[in-house]
Amino acid sequence: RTALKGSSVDVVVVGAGFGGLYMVHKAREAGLSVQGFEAGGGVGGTWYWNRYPGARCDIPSLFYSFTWSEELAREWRWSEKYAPQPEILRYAEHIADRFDLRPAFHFNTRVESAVFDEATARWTVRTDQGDEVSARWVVMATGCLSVPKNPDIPGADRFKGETHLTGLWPHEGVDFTGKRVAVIGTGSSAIQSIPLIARDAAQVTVFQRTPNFSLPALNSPLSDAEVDGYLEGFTGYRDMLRSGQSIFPAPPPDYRVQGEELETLKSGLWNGMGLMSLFAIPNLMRMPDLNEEVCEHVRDRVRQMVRDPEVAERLVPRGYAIGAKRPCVDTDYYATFNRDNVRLVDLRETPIETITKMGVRTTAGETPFDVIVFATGFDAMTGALLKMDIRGRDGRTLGEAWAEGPKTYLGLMVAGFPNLFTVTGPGSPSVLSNMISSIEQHIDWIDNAITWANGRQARTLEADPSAQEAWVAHVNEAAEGSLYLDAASWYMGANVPGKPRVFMPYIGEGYKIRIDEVAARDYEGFRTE
Ligand code: NA7
Repeated sequence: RTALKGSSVDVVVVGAGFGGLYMVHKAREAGLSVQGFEAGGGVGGTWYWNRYPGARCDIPSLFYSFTWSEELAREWRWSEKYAPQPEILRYAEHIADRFDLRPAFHFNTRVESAVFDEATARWTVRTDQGDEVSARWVVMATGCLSVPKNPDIPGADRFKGETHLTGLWPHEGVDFTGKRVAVIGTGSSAIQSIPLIARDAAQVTVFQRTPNFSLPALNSPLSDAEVDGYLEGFTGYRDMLRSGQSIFPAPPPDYRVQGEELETLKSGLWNGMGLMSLFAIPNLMRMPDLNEEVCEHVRDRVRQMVRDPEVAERLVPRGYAIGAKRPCVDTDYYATFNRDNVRLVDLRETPIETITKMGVRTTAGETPFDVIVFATGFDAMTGALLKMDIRGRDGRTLGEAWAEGPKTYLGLMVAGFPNLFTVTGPGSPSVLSNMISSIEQHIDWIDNAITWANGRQARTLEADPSAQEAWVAHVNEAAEGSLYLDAASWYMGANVPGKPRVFMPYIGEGYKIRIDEVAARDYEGFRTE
């Protein structure tokens, strides 16, 4: 295609994941001209890239669904309780086709920079395909877990065999048959893929630095009755999902669940509702002794599932609260360690020294491999935003503005960067919420904000620095005293060397109410010009 030069639109949307797709739909409904850019060859965002075996959502599919179109909800039929990646990708593709969203995007096109011009109050957006587009508004729907982290392991480029990152998986798949495979990492991507890799491979060696808590998915086909039940209650579910980040009412801060009630909640962890059952335990992330009791309960289950007691002890997470690192939902993860062809290497005992031409060398020696899978995670929440050269007022870059960690107002806008929105940005519930509902919430809010500002003939809408300061303080205050601060997690930026350690998601109550109130009060805390 020929590069866009000198074209001018109302809105540029970056990313064709769920956020970008819905934003294009809303912008067009509002009569705005819109240009989308997407680095991938198709729609779907995270579900376009993460094609590793076993990739699936970890909250039930029926809730991992948009609610803004009842027809869409009624047309689409999820096949499983936890939908696999190909099906979620098809859902994104269906939305793109059903609402004719593809023509708004240029694919295989990565946005490299967005520069604000104060004189015209417009953004110039440039891409790696030579496009240069002027836009009044820019919506960064760039994802929270979209930039794979550099594995940071010496020698990674020396290995002569195949290497794959879970977050950039080849479209044609990977044939593990008969191969010796190393998997580095034990986060969700590893825990989902290891059982399937182990089925085909000759040998699998799992290199574990930090054991993770994982709960069984008990995945199953969705019955017609379940789907019908969801559709019958659609309006109620929609209201519930839209109302806020938490489906559980906040318990009184000193409420300590115990006795039979606690036993019931603990046994609920094994009912296949995974994270939903875990976070249904009141004050789990506020009461260390309660959290430890739940940890010990889960550890005992791991000990029961893994035959070799030494391997079991290595798989048992210790030293941080359950929930403080994103817990996983798995199918047969622990049982996989009972297979003869699966070995666990505990990197706390024998750290990796280097990757070699032939394989991986730890302090215990070298092991040869045919394939190395890096399941080493993402530069979360800020990675995709900071990868672009974003310049706001006075030529200040976003990197400069966020040198001490990300600062936003409501997770939606950044002071000094007028007319630029961050979908599920740091300082919003984001990765600690149902992503689809949070995306929907944000896009609706952004769409209304643009309509409101345009209605007032405002050239700019911008977060007020003092409102931003107050919000950042509030986000920190909400996290204070919570056990989330207990682990070196990617919620804190702790997985990326040199990244400022700031707890990024907002975990306070009533976020949706708050952003709606701000809007109702004529965008309190925002300035217009
Ligand atoms: P995660 O959850 O960040 O997991 C990455 C894993 O890789 C984790 O176990 C890390 O150990 C490990 N890791 C990272 N770098 C290294 C090095 N250098 N050496 C050894 N081990 C390493 O990413 P996922 O892709 O699994 O999941 C991301 C989210 O996607 C998931 O939570 C869902 O929300 C969806 P560490 O814990 O840092 O010691």
